Amino acid sequence: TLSKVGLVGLAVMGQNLALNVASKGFQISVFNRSYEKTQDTERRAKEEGNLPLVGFKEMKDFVASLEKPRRVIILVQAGKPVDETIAKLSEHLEAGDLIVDGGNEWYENTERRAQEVAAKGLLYMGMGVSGGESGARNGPSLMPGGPKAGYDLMEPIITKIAAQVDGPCVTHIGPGGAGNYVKMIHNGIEYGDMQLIAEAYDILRTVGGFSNAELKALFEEWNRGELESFLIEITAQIFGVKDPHGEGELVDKILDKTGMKGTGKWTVQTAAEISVPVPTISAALDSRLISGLKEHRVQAAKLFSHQAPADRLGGLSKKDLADHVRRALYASKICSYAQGLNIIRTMGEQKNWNLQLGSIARIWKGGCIIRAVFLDRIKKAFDRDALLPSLLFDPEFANELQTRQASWRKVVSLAIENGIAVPAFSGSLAYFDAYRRERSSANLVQAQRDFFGAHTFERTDKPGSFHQEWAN
Ligand code: NBP
Repeated sequence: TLSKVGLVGLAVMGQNLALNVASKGFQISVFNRSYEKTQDTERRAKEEGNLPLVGFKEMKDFVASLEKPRRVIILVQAGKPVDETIAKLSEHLEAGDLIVDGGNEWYENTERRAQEVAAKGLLYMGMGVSGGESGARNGPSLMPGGPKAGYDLMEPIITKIAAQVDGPCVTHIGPGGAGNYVKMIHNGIEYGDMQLIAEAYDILRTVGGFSNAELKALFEEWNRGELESFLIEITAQIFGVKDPHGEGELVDKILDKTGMKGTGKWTVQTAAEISVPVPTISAALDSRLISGLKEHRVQAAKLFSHQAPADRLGGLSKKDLADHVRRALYASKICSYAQGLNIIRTMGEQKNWNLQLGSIARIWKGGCIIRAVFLDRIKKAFDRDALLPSLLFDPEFANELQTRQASWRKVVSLAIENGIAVPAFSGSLAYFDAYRRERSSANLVQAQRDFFGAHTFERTDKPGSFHQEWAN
């Protein structure tokens, strides 16, 4: 019998997604450039209950094994490998067939490829897949973008393989590269969440003297409240893992130098290009960049000393500190999501993608790395007002920010007094403060620009464009 769908690229993501599809009863054909991974996948399909999965050594036979119109998911490394895979596939595909790239691809590449293959009558989609290895196997959050006709071809399959939280965590995001774009910003938001949690950890351990065991208990407690999320849950688990090679917990032995694959950088780049301020997400990216300068940091630590206050906690109990940090983390997170969603909204408007922010928040409720109870609240905010200009204006979120302000300021001040960098906490707070002040200091910057460059300025009291001969 012919397969319902095909998948090319059987590394971590492809292999697991293929097994997921097969486990939902859809027969799937698979292909990988090097044949061993195809054999591995076939072996796993057998072991995991004789799943309906067939491997192929030749691209031609792989394509011939698919029901028409053919549906092929690609999960190879983003960039050139995708172009090479499309070129090989298109030798055998026919008009009406569909290619779906599930990789973390730059959205403009997807739009270029869609145009290229349209000449052959092929449909093309870019589908963000979030949730890593286990999401791919057990139910990811899926962000498909491209022609509606392509989405309709995939819908019966992807609604079954996606995570299920109040319905399948998948929706047709929009046309063109919208799916890849939204996935990229999801990753940027994920950078923000991770950095905020890391800063909370730093304050608790450095200022509060929390042990790993205490942190584990605290994060478990947080995971039963408003912060409940996958990242808080795994962080609690991390604090409990013993070092397999020695005393204590593994987290203390890990080199403080982060890796990254580029989606955070892309988020900050695109935000700057479309003039959307994203201080929290930029702070997360900067922190990863600074973490990479380990040798410099070791040198600078010898050069500059800082005398922490004798009473690091400034009179607070550990319990009070933990409560303040929890509130500050939550408030910072609201600002971070407001920034990320504003990138999506602005780009969606520029590209006429007709994006539904509420639906996007909904499909992030399960499967993906940023999944959280919080996203349901965001969905509800957009249900109340689909055109909400910023999360900060939703009455519920506004109230939560208002009531957390005092804790937020306390935590950032304590961190500064103790010499601990908390760029994401303070970036979020500065964003909030800049946003809520009707009159900023930009009048002076405009005066300077006009002084040295005759860039002109507007006035607060009458319309028009003005220039002053400033020098006397
Ligand atoms: P990788 O990104 O590590 O890519 C490995 C796959 O690409 C292998 O199947 C490899 O074939 C194939 N490949 C390469 Br490399 N060059 C090729 C070429 N020129 N022609 C054909 N195939 C080629 O795999 P991954 O980690 O599974 O990720 C796949 C996609 O999903 C990426 O875009 C990634 O960013 C995205 N993603 C990954 C995760 C994650 O947690 N890993 C999460 C979400 C999204 P070979 O076996 O013959 O070398």
